[in-house]
Amino acid sequence: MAVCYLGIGSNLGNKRLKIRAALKRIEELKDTKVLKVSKLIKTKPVGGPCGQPDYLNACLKIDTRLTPHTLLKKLQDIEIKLGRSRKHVRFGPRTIDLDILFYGNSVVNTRKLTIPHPRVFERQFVLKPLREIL
Ligand code: A4P
Ligand code: MG
Repeated sequence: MAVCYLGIGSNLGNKRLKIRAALKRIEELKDTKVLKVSKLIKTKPVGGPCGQPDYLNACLKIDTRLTPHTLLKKLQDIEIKLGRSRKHVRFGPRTIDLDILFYGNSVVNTRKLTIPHPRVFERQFVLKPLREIL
């Protein structure tokens, strides 16, 4: 089992509902247990096109037997099921974004996956909810 931290963000549609739905689906993942969930915080968009809506962000702590790449695949399946288009603008608006921030003490650097998430340490919208559940 590995203790992992995930980041969740949404800035399109009913954000609170999308985040709740994503959480429910993460709870239903096999070999995975949700240990802690931070409060949802409203944040100003960082990067991306001007004028995009504010975000709701949260972080969660899970324990999982899924490998990092399997976990990424499962999270991407959830993003798609919740209506996220894969043809989105980088850093642009999205119904739901699920990022793996940390996976135990593993370091992963492949074409598809970088862990720790490369932008964790520069982003208050991640650090603030993360602090709450460490
Ligand atoms: N990928 C690599 N490493 C990871 C990882 N650790 N976790 C790859 C998840 N995915 C990872 O991601 C693009 C590719 O990153 C994936 O195919 C995966 O193989 P994406 O989610 O499709 O695209 P994205 O979200 O536009 O890019 P990225 O790089 O995930 O963006 P960020 O850094 O997540 O930034 N402002 C506020 N206030 N709140 C936010 O939540 N989010 C972003 C997105 C920008 N501004 C924001 C927020
Ligand atoms: Mg992402």
